[in-house]
Amino acid sequence: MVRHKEVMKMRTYMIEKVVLVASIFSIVVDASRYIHRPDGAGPRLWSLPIQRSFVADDDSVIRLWPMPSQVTRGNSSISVSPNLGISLLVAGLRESQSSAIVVETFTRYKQIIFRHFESDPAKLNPIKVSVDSKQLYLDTIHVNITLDDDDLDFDTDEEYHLFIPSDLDTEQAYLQANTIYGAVRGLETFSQLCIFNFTSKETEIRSAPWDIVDSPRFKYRGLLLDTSRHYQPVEAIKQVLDSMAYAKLNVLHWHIVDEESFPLEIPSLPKLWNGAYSSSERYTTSDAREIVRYAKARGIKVMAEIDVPGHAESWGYGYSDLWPSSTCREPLDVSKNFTFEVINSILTDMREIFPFGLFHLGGDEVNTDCWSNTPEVKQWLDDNEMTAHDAYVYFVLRAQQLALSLGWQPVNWEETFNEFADMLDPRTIVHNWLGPGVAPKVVAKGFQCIVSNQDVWYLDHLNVKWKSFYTNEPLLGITNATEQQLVLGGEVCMWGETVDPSDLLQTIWPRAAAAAERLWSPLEYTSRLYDEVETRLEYFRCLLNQRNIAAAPVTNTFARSAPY
Ligand code: CP6
Repeated sequence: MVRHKEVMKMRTYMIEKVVLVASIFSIVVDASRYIHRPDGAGPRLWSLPIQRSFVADDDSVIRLWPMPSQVTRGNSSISVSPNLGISLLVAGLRESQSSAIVVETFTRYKQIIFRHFESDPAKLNPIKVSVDSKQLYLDTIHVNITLDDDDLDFDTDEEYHLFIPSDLDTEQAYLQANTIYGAVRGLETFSQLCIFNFTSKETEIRSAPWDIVDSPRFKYRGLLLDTSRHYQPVEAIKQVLDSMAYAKLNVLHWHIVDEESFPLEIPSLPKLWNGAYSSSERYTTSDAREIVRYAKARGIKVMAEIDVPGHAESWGYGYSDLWPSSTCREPLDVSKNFTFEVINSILTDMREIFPFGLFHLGGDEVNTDCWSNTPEVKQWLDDNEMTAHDAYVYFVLRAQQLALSLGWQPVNWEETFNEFADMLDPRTIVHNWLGPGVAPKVVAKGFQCIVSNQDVWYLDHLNVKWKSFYTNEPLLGITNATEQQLVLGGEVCMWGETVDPSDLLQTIWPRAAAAAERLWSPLEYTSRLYDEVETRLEYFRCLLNQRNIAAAPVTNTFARSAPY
């Protein structure tokens, strides 16, 4: 009897197990958006298998990220022809100097939209004549751009208007933008609406007609990438740029060098990259140009940083005169003219590579004790009747003048403002990081500001959840409209201590996307946290995976209500 009972218990247990395993299996099958681990890794970069689409029937959620300013949609489904073509007019011209970027972008998105068709879309998915033979396919996207100009700078307009019809008598969708970069944003939105239906083997746009009018809330939507603490191969940086474009981020803040390594080639000072980790962990000037070109093709500006005078120890591996002494290696030696000659040479060489109008000069975490404790530097301070703090001010201002004379607007970390706001050049853009509260003070003094509050927008803080990224409001505490204008936007920061290509993308994503929507979408939308937002972010995370970006899960699926 006892034994029988035990056997029964065992059988029940086994049945429960089987049911449990089966249900887990069905969860995995049904909700494949939660699968995030790559099948296999390439030698340097992760590569993801193509995933099935998400549950294709859920049309309650608009599958766009970031949410456009104005969206109306209907309830028809249309099919998209794998032979989709572009009809392009730039300033009324069929051929123009700046059409190449749009055509390139269209081709890229076409590959993304039809990625399920392996090599030859036309061969693998011949256009089916539908059963009722009335079905038509969207086969042209008509793109009309006002300005024939491929300049990409601070004020470049990114507005677009996308119309996708529901009755395909015309078989055309329309995309109107002021600039080619607006069209680049609009094509991203278009691509997010194209969903592959694994049953019909067709690419569909659901909920047509779509009428979308969209432009960003902030013009500066950045991501800092630190390539000094770990070298990030050019291919990895390109993946970051690809994924930034998917989230409509538009500035790569390239924190190229720091105390640990100096990976960039500076032709006029060839020993500087002696400070690289190895001869293969370097960027040639042509690598850097290629990154700038690749970014531009995606409407992304590259803001370079050299962080002076602190965070610069690695400069001295090639030129040890830059160190105050062998035991005190940073901040850079303020007492030597050579230091400023080096900065000027670096900036002059970099000016040839980085056309964006802003240049970041760092200025954070300067330990001036190093200067006071080095006899030669202390002597120089005394001779010039300066305190070590005066020398910090002198250093930052002299570096600013070098950047300004090359035509750059300087950006500095907030310590420079906190410690000597009244001395800063009025053109300085102050980059917040030390927590909330400084932006209102910065704009009250008439300076422009970029927000990167470390409590919530530092991606290296692995414990900070997406909702904290999402709810950080750059204009918090700033009510005056003129002052609000001085907040250019914000930036999430991927400091490099714990990231290399093995974990870079899943550390950035999906949390950076939360900030990206805060910076793009209207405040009325982002200031309320709907459940819908989390579901939509899960779609976007899955979209990143489908595009070979190894974004991590949005949240612990089994504990959705976890505090953030
Ligand atoms: N490197 C540089 C860093 C940081 C900063 N500057 C940093 C400081 C504190 C945290 C994270 C990063 N690693 N050059 C500050 C702007 Cl918590």
